[in-house]
Amino acid sequence: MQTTPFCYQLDKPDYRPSSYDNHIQRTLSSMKGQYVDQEAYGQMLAEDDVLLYEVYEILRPEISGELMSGVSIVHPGKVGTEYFMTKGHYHSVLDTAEIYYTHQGFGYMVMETPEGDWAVEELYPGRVLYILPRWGHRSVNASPTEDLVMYFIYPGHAGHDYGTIEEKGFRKLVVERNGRPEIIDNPRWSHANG
Ligand code: PAN
Ligand code: ZN
Repeated sequence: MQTTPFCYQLDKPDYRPSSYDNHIQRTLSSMKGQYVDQEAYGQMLAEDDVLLYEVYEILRPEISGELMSGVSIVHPGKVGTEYFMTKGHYHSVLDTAEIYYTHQGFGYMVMETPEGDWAVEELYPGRVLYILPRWGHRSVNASPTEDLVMYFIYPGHAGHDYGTIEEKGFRKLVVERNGRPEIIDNPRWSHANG
């Protein structure tokens, strides 16, 4: 780990960091139960465990004075009518924020709080999204052809809680209807919460 100030490049055409500590690749099989159309999910998985998204992490010590950063790339595609998306999570230390800067593509950040608030923000090049503390987040690629490429920064001690979202999902889904993205209620979420 670096002990003096350091730099890395995020260059066109793909904005992957010039150096990084970790490269995560998440495929369809890691998203069991997350897509609302379970039949489409099963059929697709039987054919191929496709790559949904990748994360390049620049890691630092997991303490509050440090910052984690990196690049996430969500590839284009759909499971049924629902666009490819990240697992989504809360930060384990709920009271920690995050910033996302979109380099390329078009999509949405789907967000909600444990208190019942929700928000969906568009993501496109040049746009900065500030995610407040307590807001769980999932990125969705709504482009038919392009990667959604984003740079992110969050506090070193934040940690990741995936379990809550794995169990309940998000309140809102982004699906394609008549060739366009649409934000709808997640029927599975309502069911899970009675
Ligand atoms: C990002 C995310 C990244 C992948 O670094 O971890 O976009 O999404 P999942 O972690 O939900 O698979 C971030 O928000 N970190 O806190
Ligand atoms: Zn996060």
